Amino acid sequence: MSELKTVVCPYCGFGCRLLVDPRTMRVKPYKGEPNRGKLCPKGLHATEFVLSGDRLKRPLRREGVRIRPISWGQAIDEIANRLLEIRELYGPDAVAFIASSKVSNEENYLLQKIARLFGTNNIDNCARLCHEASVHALKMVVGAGTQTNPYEDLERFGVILIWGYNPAETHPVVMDYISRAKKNGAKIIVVDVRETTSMAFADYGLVIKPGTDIALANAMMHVIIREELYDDEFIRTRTTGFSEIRMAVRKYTPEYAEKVTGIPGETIRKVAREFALAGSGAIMWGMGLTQHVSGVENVLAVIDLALLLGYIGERGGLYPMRGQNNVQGAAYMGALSEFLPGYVPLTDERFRKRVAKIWGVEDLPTERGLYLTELWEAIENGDVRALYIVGENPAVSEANFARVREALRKLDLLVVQDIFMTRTARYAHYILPASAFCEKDGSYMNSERRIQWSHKVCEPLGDSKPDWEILTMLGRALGLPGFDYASLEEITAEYFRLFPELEDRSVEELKTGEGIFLPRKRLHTWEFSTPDGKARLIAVERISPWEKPDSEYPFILTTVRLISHYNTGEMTLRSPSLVRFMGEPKVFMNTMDARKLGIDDGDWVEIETRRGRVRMRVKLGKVPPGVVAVPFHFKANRLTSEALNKAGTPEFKFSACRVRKLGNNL
Ligand SMILES: Nc1nc2c(c(=O)[nH]1)N[C@H]1C(S)=C(S)[C@@H](COP(=O)(O)OP(=O)(O)OC[C@H]3O[C@@H](n4cnc5c(=O)[nH]c(N)nc54)[C@H](O)[C@@H]3O)O[C@H]1N2
Ligand SMILES: Nc1nc2c(c(=O)[nH]1)N[C@H]1C(S)=C(S)[C@@H](COP(=O)(O)OP(=O)(O)OC[C@H]3O[C@@H](n4cnc5c(=O)[nH]c(N)nc54)[C@H](O)[C@@H]3O)O[C@H]1N2
Ligand code: SF4
Ligand SMILES: [Mo]
Repeated sequence: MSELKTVVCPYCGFGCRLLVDPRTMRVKPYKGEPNRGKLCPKGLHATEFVLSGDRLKRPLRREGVRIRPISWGQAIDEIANRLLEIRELYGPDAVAFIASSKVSNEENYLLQKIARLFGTNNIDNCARLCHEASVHALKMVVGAGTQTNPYEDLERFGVILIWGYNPAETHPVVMDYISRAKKNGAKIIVVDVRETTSMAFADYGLVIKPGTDIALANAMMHVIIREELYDDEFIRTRTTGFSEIRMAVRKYTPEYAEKVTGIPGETIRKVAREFALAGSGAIMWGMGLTQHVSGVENVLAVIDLALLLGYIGERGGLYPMRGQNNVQGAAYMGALSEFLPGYVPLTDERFRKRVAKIWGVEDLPTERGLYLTELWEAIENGDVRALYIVGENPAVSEANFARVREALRKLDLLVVQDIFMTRTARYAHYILPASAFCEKDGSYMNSERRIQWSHKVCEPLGDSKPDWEILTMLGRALGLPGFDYASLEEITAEYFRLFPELEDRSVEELKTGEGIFLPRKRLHTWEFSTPDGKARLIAVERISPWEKPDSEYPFILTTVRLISHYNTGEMTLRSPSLVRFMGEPKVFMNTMDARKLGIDDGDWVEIETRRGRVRMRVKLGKVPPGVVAVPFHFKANRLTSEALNKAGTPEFKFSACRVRKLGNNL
């Protein structure tokens, strides 16, 4: 039997490790941390899309309506020359780069290095569509924009509050930790706009009206303050801002919150007490909080709630559960338009100059770059002329994608580096075939900030190349300094130099051990990462969603995830085992609402917003009146609102829509 290779799962940010047999490409779960012998169906079948006949095998160039193969040398030279021409004509900020939360730390590190040496901070990744509101809120309050504690801590806390997050479908393996916590006596509370699979595990399942979470969090704080259940000593010694919170939540009585949220006041009291009296606790949250115009404020409210009780360090944790397998790594490597590596602000001159020196230049650009979600307007205005995309599919994943597709069409140069001919790649002038995750080595960082090595299992398919090799060629062709790497490990060693915590750790250790936590396993145990070491509690008021239901568009549309589908479907829809298991996507609708419109279970309906229409079959039940929940993985973004929050994330979780019956046979 051949030796099994340890590989990081290419799907979600939980970061399971897989053991892959190079001969058969079969997957078994890794027994150690973090997945302890468990995998969900996606991980178990993760090598299937790699073997798909649809994989890109050669570099391609558009010639009019045709797409023809060209050599790597020609492709890279032509792309580099076009990028340099565009910079010459319009300046470096006319070029933008989208990094990928699917590729390794080394690869993200290289792409942001290219962007910044090229002269622009127009470098971003899908964190913008996802948890960037959590990053901003956490930075403001505790000084560091990441999950605070490891998964293992979940098992010893007294309460776990799961908010706008459905781990039973989106991070199935974390449910194993949550059920062990429950066996150890923890109370589980879930807050969602529908009856989710995760609620089945809960002691309290609260169904809240979409976009009203601040009212609930403030009302829970109201009860906790009024009944003096907060941790007085913690608040005095480790936080500032308590009096503002006390003032702000005064009017959020449970009865007032009941009117706003739809959750009975008595339930709010009971849950607030349960949460406060547990003595230790975690709040885990997801897209139900961040993908709103109030995203940053939603997250501020739940952080405040945890900190009133001192739920940090040994006594609790904040868990913004990260989405993609390397979204945390992409951010740490600096693939964000407002931060250098390590989330260091662009204005931190000492750090910026240190990075510049390592890269062999004097200084780096200091102006914030465009957010991923701001690119489309910049392209419409002619401010951005060229876009280089690595492993991202905005033609499907961005809000109001009809507008995004128009913008893609308008570009002077679009390069897409992917493993498949994606919906986005169809607009590209050049399409570069990347090797898939198990065809290359590299390091990845999961939601608990554990860096793990993923080992190469098999050779790259056809003429495809690992992303880091493509980017090294591009850096050289652009004439940028410091792209003469002889091996992948030299890139790993270079990013290690940026973080003092990694200075005396070795790449070898990363390859053989259970991973390395950056900066360390548990944050804020004794002091916060803020300048004065204290958490800055920030009071927030309710903010209404951007679009409101009215007589024309009476329903609230939200978008959700399903266990066997993944994001824009490029990978899961090419995995035969998952396709067999997944079934047809359906829109969830309330039974009473459906009756009024004469709609039966399984009927075809048309869902329409001010931006577009999609057709789907209906699944009745599980959602409250007035709410319609569409799986995001297909055409949902024909419908969604592109209103952005302060961190640049669209309000994917709230649009006004109407529903029309089409009959049951289409
Ligand atoms: N199977 C699968 N797993 C995945 C992914 C996938 O596509 N498929 N994607 C990965 C990625 S990139 C991410 S970011 C994570 C996301 O993981 P989650 O955050 O769990 O994903 P979502 O289903 O988008 O949203 C979570 C919940 O928010 C609820 N919600 C909507 N509006 C509101 C609201 O106003 N208030 C509250 N309280 N709840 C609301 C929805 O009903 C939904 O159950 O999953 C990762 N894992
Ligand atoms: N309506 C609605 N829209 C949403 C959301 C929502 O909840 N509702 N969620 C948002 C969120 S949280 C996210 S994270 C985004 C996700 O949006 P995207 O990141 O655009 O979606 P993915 O399908 O994950 O795209 C990843 C791409 O990487 C490619 N890829 C995989 N492996 C490799 C590799 O090794 N190298 C290269 N070069 N490419 C590779 C895949 O083929 C795929 O095209 O969607 C956002 N959009
Ligand atoms: S839980 Fe996430 S990381 Fe683990 S196997 Fe499933 S998709 Fe992969
Ligand atoms: Mo995400």
